Amino acid sequence: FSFAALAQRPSDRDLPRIDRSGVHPALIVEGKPFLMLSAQVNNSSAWQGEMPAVWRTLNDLGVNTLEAPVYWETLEPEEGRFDFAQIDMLLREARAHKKHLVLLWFGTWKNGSPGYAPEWVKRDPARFPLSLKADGMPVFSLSPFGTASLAADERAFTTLMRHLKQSDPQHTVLLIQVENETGMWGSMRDHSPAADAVFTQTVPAAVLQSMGKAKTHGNWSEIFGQDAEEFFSAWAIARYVQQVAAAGKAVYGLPMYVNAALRDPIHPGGPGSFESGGPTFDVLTLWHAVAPSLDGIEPDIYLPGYEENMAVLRQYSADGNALFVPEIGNRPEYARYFFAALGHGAFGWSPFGMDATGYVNAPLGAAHIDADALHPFEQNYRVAALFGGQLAAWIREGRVQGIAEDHVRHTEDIVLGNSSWKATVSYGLPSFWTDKPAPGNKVPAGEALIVNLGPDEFLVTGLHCRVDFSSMVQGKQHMWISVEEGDYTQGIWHRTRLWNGDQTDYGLNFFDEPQLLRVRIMSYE
Ligand code: N0T
Repeated sequence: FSFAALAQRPSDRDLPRIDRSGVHPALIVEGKPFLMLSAQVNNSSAWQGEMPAVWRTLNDLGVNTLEAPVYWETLEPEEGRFDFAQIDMLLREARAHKKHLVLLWFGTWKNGSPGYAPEWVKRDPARFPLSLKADGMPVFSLSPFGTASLAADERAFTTLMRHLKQSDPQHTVLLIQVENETGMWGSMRDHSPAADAVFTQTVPAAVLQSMGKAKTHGNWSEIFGQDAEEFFSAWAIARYVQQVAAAGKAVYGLPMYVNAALRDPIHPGGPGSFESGGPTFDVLTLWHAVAPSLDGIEPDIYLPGYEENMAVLRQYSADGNALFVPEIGNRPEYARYFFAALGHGAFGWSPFGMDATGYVNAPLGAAHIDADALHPFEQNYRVAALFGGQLAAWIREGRVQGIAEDHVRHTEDIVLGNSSWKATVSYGLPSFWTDKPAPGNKVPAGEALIVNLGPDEFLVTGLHCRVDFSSMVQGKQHMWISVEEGDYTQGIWHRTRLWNGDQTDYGLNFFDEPQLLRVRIMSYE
């Protein structure tokens, strides 16, 4: 026995963490940047009896991480009596399948509602009050001013974290999602007497400062005008979540994040069109300021359009937020946003509703979870696997650019980071010569990923697209020096063949085959 050994218990050493020393924040697992190739199961799938149907899908997809909910009602069926069977089941199952876990705390808020609160919470509205609408009618959302609700959630969550600290020295669990899509539908804010009393008070100075508000004194309406109710809700809910997260971290310091039900990023709708008080793009600064214990605020993407997706990735990677995508729809047209997320620095990606339990969340997601539906998502992770674990480090270093098919313009020019080259990515072209403009793919499935290895050296991969290079120096043309296809194993590039002739004369054409190219190029005039 030695004290040194005690201090080095695996649970204290090498905790998964977010590292901010690079161009993009990275998730560090066992000392190295880690890219979570993940999938989330349906809400009611994290039960022992459903796990065979879960693994059937996840193993096909080629994930390294499973996102699964932990239910408050199941963890604490009677007040103060905790049952860890569901969590232990998830740990056991994940380890048996050699996967990591992201656990989702379905507590006070699940899509804004307390559906997962235990019966003893639901049946005691005097102690655990619901929010009220302006007309005094309750909404199915716990009041963020309910002090007993906060204390109860905090106790359950810290109990969960204590249990994980004891039962997971090998860090099967990488990350914790605190609540699920916080906020409220059906009212812009809580109108309970407790809430009303605070709404007319002055906005806390710390909030004003963090938001760079010129006005330094005023109540919520005076400072935020017609957005007052939304900002008030965001503040009240972020403050509640901060206390839950901070208490949990004090017990066991895993990285923690919240997920957002998005507000339309380009044409934000008015009251009622989005979940008020959740971490929508317009209140991200406030959320970051009020909830510093969160390591990230992450988008749940159910907007299929190209422009919307690019806007969401920009908004949620801005200001140093550690981006990952904890949910994205599982319809085929969402698969093509994987590389674009990585290019924005994402340390993980996770289509939602990926299991063969029979439930599907169409029309949000695919109508059937079958081989066809899984295929484009599977190809994404196959391509990622060709990098042999190195992609996460290159993402952190800002070397990765990702391009998704723009289903309106069908072609896009990308300036390649610190180089004199640009790439033109086009969709729907044949792989031989053509003088026609790119028509786009029938189902927009195109995407490309380029890693900048040096001034004239790149890794290039893609699905359903053509990638051409051209010099940005006026009058200069280019020639390939070498286009090698291959993959990385433990950091070593392994070449399987050279591409030349038809395979390079009309650009680098990618279809449905996972192929990684290492390209050296030069210009001449
Ligand atoms: C998601 C999922 C699950 C455009 C939906 C999305 C998951 C939750 N919520 O299947 O419930 O637990 O985080 C809400 C999307 C609202 C879209 C509104 C119409």
